[in-house]
Amino acid sequence: MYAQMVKSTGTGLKSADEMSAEERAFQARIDAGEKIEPKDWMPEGYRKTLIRQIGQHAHSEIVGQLPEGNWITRAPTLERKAILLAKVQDEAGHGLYLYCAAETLGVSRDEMTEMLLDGRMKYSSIFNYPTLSYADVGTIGWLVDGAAICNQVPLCRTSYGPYGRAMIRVCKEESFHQRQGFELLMTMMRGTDEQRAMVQESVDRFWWPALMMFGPPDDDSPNTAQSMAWGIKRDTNDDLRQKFVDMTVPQAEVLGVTLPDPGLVWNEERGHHDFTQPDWEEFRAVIGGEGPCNAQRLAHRQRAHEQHEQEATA
Ligand code: FAQ
Repeated sequence: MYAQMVKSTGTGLKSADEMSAEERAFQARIDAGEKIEPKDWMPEGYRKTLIRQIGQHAHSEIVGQLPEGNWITRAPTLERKAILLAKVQDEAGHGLYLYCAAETLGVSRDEMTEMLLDGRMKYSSIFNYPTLSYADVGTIGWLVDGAAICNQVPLCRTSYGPYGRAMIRVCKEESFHQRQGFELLMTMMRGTDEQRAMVQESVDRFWWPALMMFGPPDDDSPNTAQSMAWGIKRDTNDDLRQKFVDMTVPQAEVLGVTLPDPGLVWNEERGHHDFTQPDWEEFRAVIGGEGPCNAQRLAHRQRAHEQHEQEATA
């Protein structure tokens, strides 16, 4: 990896010869598997990439409370309500760990919130889709937390120490979230025909957005090569998407639901499932602000921010 080298200016991949002595020493530490800590020297591009990724991740956890939070008052039993409350609170906690990790890079939580609200920072595309039935609570746990785990377990080994350490706890909690979603869907699948139909309809809606969570295909991902070279990302978007599909197919069989992709087949030669790509035009529209719930999510976030400001100055 050291020989191909690495962008540290945000403008392109650098060869080892083009690097400064500091950049070469930094890359050698990454290649040796050392963790980078807040007070260590780091290229400006590394710092900016981490602020972008950790900040986006933190915003996703915070905005990610909204789709499921929508169902807390309508949970069907006291037990389901307690489970859902605990899960949504966990997501708030994940956001806070992540904001703290980003703050070690010299950006404040207030600045990141400003950037979210004025559109300079993103949050995960998945949270711009509505939750239309209680089955969506189960499907989000199963598919969305399932995708989040696939993406985040490798991030426990990310090169930036504070981010990796935050991820360890987050992943433990996400595993509980995924299991509670699967268990909820399993309970509904053992219920009435109407409940089974609700689960299938929910899976049909969330399958494609869940595949989009891993980001654009590698050929179309401007950040992957650099982030892999810096050890920020440990796997590419396409590799993680494949892992998710392979993991999810047998779980769908156990549940008795059909994943809505006629192109989904086991490929003996590759040792993986072939599957149809999601609609990347839709993905670009959603991250560009035109998803079904973008305006609603940001308005909610804005209201919460203003309320907090008022309370802080009262
Ligand atoms: N949504 O070059 P790449 C969760 C943007 S947490 C929106 O491939 P990168 C827990 C990307 O930022 C879910 N934007 O980018 C939960 C970049 O934009 P920019 C969040 C996306 O960073 C469960 C541009 O597209 N998880 O679910 C998305 O190398 C249930 C080009 O893309 C994380 O954030 C997207 N899906 O790879 C909570 C994990 N994909 O800024 C509640 C950490 C890409 O250059 C309920 N993040 N973009 O204009 C990562 O692993 C990476 O940042 C990726 C994207 C893989 C998401």
